[in-house]
Amino acid sequence: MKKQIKKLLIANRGEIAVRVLRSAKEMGIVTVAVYSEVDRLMPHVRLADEAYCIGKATAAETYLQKEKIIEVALKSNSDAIHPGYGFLSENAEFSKMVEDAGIIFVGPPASAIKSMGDKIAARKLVKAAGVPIVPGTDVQISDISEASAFADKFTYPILLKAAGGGGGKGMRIVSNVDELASAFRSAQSEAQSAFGDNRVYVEKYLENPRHIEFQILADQYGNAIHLGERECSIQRRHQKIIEESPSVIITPEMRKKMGESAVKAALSSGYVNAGTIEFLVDKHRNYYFLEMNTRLQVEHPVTEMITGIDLVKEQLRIAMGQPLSLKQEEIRFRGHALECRIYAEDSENNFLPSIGIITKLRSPQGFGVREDRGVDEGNEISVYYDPMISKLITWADTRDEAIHKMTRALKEYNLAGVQTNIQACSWIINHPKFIEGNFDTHFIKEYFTPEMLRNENKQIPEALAIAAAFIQKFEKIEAQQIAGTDRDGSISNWKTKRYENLRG
Ligand code: MV4
Repeated sequence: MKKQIKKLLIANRGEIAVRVLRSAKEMGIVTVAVYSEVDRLMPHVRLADEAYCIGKATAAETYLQKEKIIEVALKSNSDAIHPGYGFLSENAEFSKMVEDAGIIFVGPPASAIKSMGDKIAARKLVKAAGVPIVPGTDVQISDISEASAFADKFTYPILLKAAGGGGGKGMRIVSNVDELASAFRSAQSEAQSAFGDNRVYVEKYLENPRHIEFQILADQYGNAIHLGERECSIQRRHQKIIEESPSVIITPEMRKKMGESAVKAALSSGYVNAGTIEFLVDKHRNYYFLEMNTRLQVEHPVTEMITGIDLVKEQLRIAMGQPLSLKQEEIRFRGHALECRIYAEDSENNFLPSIGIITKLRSPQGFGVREDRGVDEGNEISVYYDPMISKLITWADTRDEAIHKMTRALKEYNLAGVQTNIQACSWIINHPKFIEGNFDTHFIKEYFTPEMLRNENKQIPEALAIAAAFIQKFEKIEAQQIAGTDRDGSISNWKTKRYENLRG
């Protein structure tokens, strides 16, 4: 079905809302923002052609308001809604409601969101398509005896997983039979409260995997291609920090094989639009389907940098019913891209979010440096939303150059008002294990301690503080020498000549 998108509503905020509206504008599409009262001064509101306030502050009363957002789309005459990531992006009901209202949902059909959202259903579809999956039970378990029978066959440790959703919620590692009963109960109750679905199934636990995902694009006519992998192993509590493409462990042969698996996995659900197939890769470089993310992902820019393909534009073209314009053989990978997610957080203090107003913000620039950011100087990092400030992406011919460029770019940030993980990022990408490419999903837990940053930081602020104290002292003396004073002896700004005059 071919239908032009002339006007697009972006049902999101922050950097991804800005990212999406930029590509839409370049395609001649009029853009509509929605926003919460606390977000009224944010870039996505200012940069959109039109903007509508949809509520006060919390996600529940704003960016998760399905009816309100659809109402704004209809009122503003928007032809389509782009959900970004998070919020309503993987909500099958929302996708259906949008389509039922006669509006294009820039994303997959509700049926694909639904079947990939159910991890048991996804495993079944993907396995039937001939894609390797982690050994596990094909159905939910109703009793711990089923889990223990599985463990007898595949050995401990095993992993209890929620069928209703990913992201590590409702997940329990079980090392022996004694732990099973309580792990099963807590997995069930956590799954119930996180997803409203207490179904739990079992997988063999892979101990030191790397997390490697493939970007795919599928059109409405059953054509699909992959755009290579992203290495996403550097994460902390399921929050990714550093992503890159290509991965140091993926050979061209593996890329071809895994890419073909990713395409098969996507098509098994009748997938359309941009999506991501996550794999775990073990130390023998066996790969296993983990889950599918049925949205545009945070880390999509690293794929854009090495393929030269604007993923948002592709999403919009697919949504308009255009067939894929590129064949698999036409996809070329060039150079190396690295992304750091810059968070407002206190890396030295258990990574606690650091809220407040950004009082100063100057971003890195230069050849091969890209910054995707949705907050400006003067904006507030609040308790209401994710504390990500920006994504810094570097692109260069080689991985080493991309690391050097990133190190330089991170140093160029001049940001005040909140604490950030900028130094932590620099520490990670310059760690010998990272440089070697020898890491897995446990990297942060294994190597990162707050003391490392503290020790690195110490010398610099102390020297700076001493220098600053001297400057202040001398400026005061100088000022007193040249100043007129008030009757009480204090320096008067009225009677003091301007510095530049005195020095010039
Ligand atoms: C696993 C696993 C090991 N073995 N499954 C974490 C989030 C959820 N989507 C799936 N996850 C995992 N599933 C088996 N059978 C290890 C993880 C995992 C992980 C995966 C990807 C990236 C980071 C991770 C951190 C901890 C655990």
